[in-house]
This record gives sequence, C-alpha cells and structure tokens, in this order.
Amino acid sequence: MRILHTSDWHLGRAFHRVNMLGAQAGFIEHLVDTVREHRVDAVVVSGDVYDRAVPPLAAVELFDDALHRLADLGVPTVMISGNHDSARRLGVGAGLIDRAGIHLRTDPAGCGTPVVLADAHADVAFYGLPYLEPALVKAEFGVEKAGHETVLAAAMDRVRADLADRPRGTRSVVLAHAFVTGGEQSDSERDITVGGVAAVPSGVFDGVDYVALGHLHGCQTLTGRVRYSGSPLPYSFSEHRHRKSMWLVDLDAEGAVAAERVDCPVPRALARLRGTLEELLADPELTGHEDAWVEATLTDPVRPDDPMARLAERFPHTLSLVFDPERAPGEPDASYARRLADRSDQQIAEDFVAHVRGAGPDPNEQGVLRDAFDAVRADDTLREVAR
Ligand SMILES: [Mn+2]
Repeated sequence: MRILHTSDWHLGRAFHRVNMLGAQAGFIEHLVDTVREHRVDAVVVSGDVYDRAVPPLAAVELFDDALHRLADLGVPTVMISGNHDSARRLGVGAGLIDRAGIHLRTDPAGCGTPVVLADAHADVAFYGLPYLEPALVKAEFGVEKAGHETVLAAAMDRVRADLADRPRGTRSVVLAHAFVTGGEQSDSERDITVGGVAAVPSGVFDGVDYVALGHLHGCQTLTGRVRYSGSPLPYSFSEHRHRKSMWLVDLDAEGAVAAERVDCPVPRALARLRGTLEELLADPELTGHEDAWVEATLTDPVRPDDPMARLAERFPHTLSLVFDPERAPGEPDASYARRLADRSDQQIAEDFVAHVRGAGPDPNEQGVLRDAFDAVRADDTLREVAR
C-alpha cells in the first residue's frame, strides 16, 4: 500500500506580513497532483489543518475545497486534529464526510477504533490519534498524572489491544500529533510543555508498522518507521534550511517500510542575512537572495536611518529586521535578543530571580515557577482546544 503522509498545513497562517493562502492553495494543488501521479492508495494528514481554533473564513473555504478534491480523487484520506485545531469545531460533520472516504478523527475516545483499508495482501488499520492535551484527556484514559507520555502510552495500549484482535497479517499505521524525543524544533510550533516535559520517547509507538507524525515543522526521520513530514510551507525564518516535503511511504505485505521524499512547491526562498546595512546593500554575493523573503540582522553600531526602506531597494521582500550591534572586544554583549536566544521561559525566569536577589531559585521555587508557566500554557491551550 502506498501512503502519502503530510501534516501541519496551518491554513490561514501568515508568514510575517505575507498572506500565505495562495501558497497554501498551491500546495493543495500539488498534493492532488502527487496522489494522481504516484498512484497513492491513502492520504494521511497528521494534524494542525488550521492555524487557529477559529480560522478565518478564507481558510475554511480552502479546507472545504481540499476536502472536495480529495473526495473526487476517490483515494481514502485519514486526518487528525492538532494542537492548533479546535478538535470539536473541526470534527463537526466528520460522521457525514466519512461516507465520502475522508476519515476525520478528532475524538480521543476513538483512538482504538481504526479506519480499515485493504490492499491486495490484507488489511491495513489506520489509527488516528488526535492531539491529546493531557489535562483534557486524562479522565478518558484513566491516568492519574497528566503528562504527554502517560496519555499517549494509554492511547497506544488501546491501539495494540485492538490490533491484537485483528486477523493475522493486518498491518498498522498510527497518526499522532506530538513532540517525540529526538525531533528538531523550529520557531513556529506552539510550546506544549506540561510539567516541564514536552517530548515523549518514540518507544511509546512500538508495535505498529508506520507512525505518521505531525507537530514539528521540519521533515525528519526518527526511525525508519517513525517520521515527521513537517509543514508544507515555512512559517518562520528558523526554517530557512528546511526542504519542505511529504513522505511517500510504501508498506509491503510484511509491513516493511520504504519511504521517499516528495518536495513541495517553494513559493519564494528564505534568506537570513547579517551585516551592516552598507554591507548588505553592496555585497555581490547576496545577489542570489534579492528575490527571497529576507530577514536582515543589522550589525551597525548605530542604528542607520530608515533601514527598512533602504534594504527594500535591493531586497523588496524584506519581512523582518533585527538589530544586533557589533561590540568592540571586551565590551559586554548587550544584545537582549542574543542573550535570550535558545533559552526557555523557565531559564529566563530563573536567571531573573538570580539577578534581582543574588541567589537563584531553590528546587522548591523552581517548582513554583514551572507550575506557573504550565498554568499559563494550559490555559492558552485549553482555550484554543475548547473553543
Ligand atoms: Mn503545527
């Protein structure tokens, strides 16, 4: 069976000030072409269909168009909700579109109930695990402590129990939206940390033939059987080195996996440039970036006048401007952005305590800070999920 794995469409999301709906429509076009060209048997979409719980109308219309086109192909599609989707809103009408061959799984109670497709060899059971927000689903799974690993492990127990009852030779695919250990993050995923832990070990998925992951926006392979497709489009400059793609997965009669990358159309290249304004305007090596979406980090010791307009003369698609003045040797690095780069909220808060008090927080106080951050994040996520 040939499966096309994609995720994280984030329909309705903008890239800085650029509306991405045109590029998103172009991707849907490419998806449909790929299904036809490569004779795909099933499409899986592993969450974050939309960017927000209440997406703009144009995004809903694009999704509606995508559903029609997928249904017209006559190729079954399995989709789950991600942490950006409102599971309940997305799930409206799911029972009805099921009849058109599009299987939208947004209810955690259905984790152990697969969509069963068949090829010439035997059945393939597709288990759609929607994004499981620990605080919201711990009662459903009867777990005491709400954490990503405990709820996913409980969901996977249901998957394995169901699979054990199926005819011999049944192969299995799991769709999940999670941060799995070893995966590489970018700047455009929303933090899902709970209790200081965001990632789950890939071992929770043991026992299935292919795990189609969503959440991280870079295409990546954790093991031959556990992969992220990544988002089809970039949503932050941190993704400037990504090659946006989908996985074309061939599952043979024994459940062995062969995967091939299918590149997505690139609406415009990304470039991260660094230097003084004069250097960026003059450097002949940058000619190749003139048409790119540009993030420029200006290192001028004194902020130049009207930098955006001047940059735009050479790089008309400059979207982001960062100031990071070079210091003379020995001078303290005063750049706020640089000091905060790659630090977690928790680390920044702990440093703040050390800065104002002289001594950093003790383990007890670290716990208080962690609980406070969890409460704020849970509040945000619950608001999105429940909307
Ligand atoms: Mn996402």
